[in-house]
Amino acid sequence: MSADAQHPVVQTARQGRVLVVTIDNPPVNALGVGVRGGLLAAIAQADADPEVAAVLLVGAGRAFIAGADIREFGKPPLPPSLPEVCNRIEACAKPVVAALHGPALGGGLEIALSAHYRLAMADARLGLPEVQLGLMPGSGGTQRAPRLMGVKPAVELMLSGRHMGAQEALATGLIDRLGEGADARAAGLAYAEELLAQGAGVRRTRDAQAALADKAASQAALGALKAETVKKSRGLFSPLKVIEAVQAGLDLPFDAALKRERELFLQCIDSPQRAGLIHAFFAEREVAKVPEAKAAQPRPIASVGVVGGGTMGAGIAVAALDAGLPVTMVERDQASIARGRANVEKVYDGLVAKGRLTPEAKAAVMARFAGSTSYEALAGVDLVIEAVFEDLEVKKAVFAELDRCCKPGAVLATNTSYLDIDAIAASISRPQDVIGLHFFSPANIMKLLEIVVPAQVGADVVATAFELAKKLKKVPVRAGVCDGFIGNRILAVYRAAADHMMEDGASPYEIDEAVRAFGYPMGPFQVSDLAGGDIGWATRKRKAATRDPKARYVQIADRLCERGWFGQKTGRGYYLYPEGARIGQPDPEVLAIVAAERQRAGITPRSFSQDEIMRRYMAAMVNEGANVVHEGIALRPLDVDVTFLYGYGFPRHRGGPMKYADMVGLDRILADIREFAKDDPLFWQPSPLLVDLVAKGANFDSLNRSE
Ligand code: 3H9
Repeated sequence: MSADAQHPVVQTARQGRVLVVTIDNPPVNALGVGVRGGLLAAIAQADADPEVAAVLLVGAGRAFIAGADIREFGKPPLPPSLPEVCNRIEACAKPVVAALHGPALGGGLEIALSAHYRLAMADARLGLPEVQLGLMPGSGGTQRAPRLMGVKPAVELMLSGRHMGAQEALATGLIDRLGEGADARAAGLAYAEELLAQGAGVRRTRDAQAALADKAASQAALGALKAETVKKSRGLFSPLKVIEAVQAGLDLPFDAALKRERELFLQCIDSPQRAGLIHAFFAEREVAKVPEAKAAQPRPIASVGVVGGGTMGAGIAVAALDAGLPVTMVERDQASIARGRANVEKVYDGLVAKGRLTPEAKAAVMARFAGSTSYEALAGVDLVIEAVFEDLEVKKAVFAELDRCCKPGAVLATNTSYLDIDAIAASISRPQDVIGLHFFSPANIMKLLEIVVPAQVGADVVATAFELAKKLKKVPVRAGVCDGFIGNRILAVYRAAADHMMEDGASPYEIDEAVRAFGYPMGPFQVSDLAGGDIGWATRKRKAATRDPKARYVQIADRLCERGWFGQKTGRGYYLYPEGARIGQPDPEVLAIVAAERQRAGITPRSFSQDEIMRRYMAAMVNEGANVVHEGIALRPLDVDVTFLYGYGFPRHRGGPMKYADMVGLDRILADIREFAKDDPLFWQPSPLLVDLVAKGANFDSLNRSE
């Protein structure tokens, strides 16, 4: 990403009186050190050359500039800094025009705000999304955006991180005009020539007054936004720093406010939240880079079949319909197919009721949906997803039908949560076409898709599954075959750790509270009430025969299930839900059951601090995460991170469990595990990978780099 003589990342060329400065740093023209140096040199060149009357800034390729090069954060900064570059552009003695197309985000927009005139093409997307990376605009954005748009719209843009289209940017004052045609360079040149013809001079954003003229109104708007942010930002560090920087802009002269912005920006850079969020950004892009997707071409997917019209099948059908695909659903009889169709329609009816979909648009979507009671209806589809009852024999019977009816080359997927996909594949004549697609409920909403790769599957089938995920706007994670794959396998272990703590003395309410304080939207016992306690109960019964008799087994959940307390749907579980309430109340009867179980197990309860609860919870999660990587079930630690960020509510600003472990220090996690093992050595067995990394002084991230 650095400049070289053959292909400088910033190129200058004179076009008449205009010096065209092109940023050419694929893929998205991020502002790496080479680009920053190149921009400084280009402005110096413009100022020095008497033939140059104006400057045009444009981006080559698909973006103006996507922002600072976020790969540089966390490393020692290299001069020149971006604020220096922005200030130099603004100080240029000749008019500078920025012509924006594609993404003009973060530092990219800040460059544009430092130019004297701005034009945006119809495809431009403008934004200051730094908060999504645990940052804030740090090159004058918090000062220049309010000067052009006013405090409220500018702060809202920064806090939401959203991208704004060209029309809206024009209306809010962020840009001066829309560019015609499809060529930003040509439109920018025409604008620059027009400005020169008019005798327009430099016009610095730092001097813009109008949008902030009513000081009292700006102050009031900022006060209201601050109050809202305190309430909504839930432990996030950088949103309030945005407010502070904008406040400095109202209180201080421009240069002093810029200095304050820089200080606040550096605080954000140093925060662990920045490290966690930037890890999440890259991890969610890396997950799709799997060997099979590199080695093979995906098969074309123009139509989808779904077997089963229950909650899961219907959710999958909706996800496929939303992606514009035609869907054929197969069920065993007319009543079931009617129920499946109703489950699908219910989703769209909800959108119509909320005014987010017109009845005509709903009809157009449903026209792509067909139901049938015959597997023959799937003869022509490119991919089938089976979502029937979780029972190996039932699934094998479905696959026998698919084997009989589907065309050669059709991808045959099973949406199982834990069944042995190798066994399903081996039961038919074309195991190379069989793959696991583990959706999370509700399947049309939840982003995670575990792509489970059985032994005999073709690489092109795996590549097809990743392509399908892209079409469905899911975040795909490649998983190997084992009980629970990546997510549910790790969940089972830290859930057990939570149960152990409950039996040892922490109440389920204390545990939930600690987990929420860590940043999760819900604690494990709330989740179990939401999902339905009967599901876990069935799993426990299934595993009872193979459970190690020496392993600790907490029976509290069974006591609740025996009473029919399955959670929200039955009005009580760990919590009470009077009259269908969605937020539960602590239940003294549950506490009495817990106390009785402690007594039965001969345990004298002790107290747990929030810190100890989280240390045990996270140590269990990280240790099993390490096992999953060690066994090759997950390709890399980042695949575990993405699974938990997108499927299990793990707080994004902590980057995922493995990134969290790296930040805490693997030696500390291992020391905790060894400490806990003193009481229960069978449960707390350190993962060989964790032991090995600690011995080497390495971290999980060292395993994330792809070849
Ligand atoms: C900032 O600007 C701070 C300043 O205020 C102050 C500084 C002092 N850097 O997403 P894609 C890579 S903070 C480095 O797949 P799309 C990305 O990893 C920044 N690399 O494409 C991927 O690499 P690979 C504020 C970056 O079309 C490739 O580009 N800006 C950066 O779906 C393609 O990306 C932001 O937060 C970067 N800034 O989406 C914008 N951006 O091919 C962050 C992308 O190896 N970026 N890459 O996997 C985005 O939102 C999207 O990437 C974008 C394109 C919308 C631009």
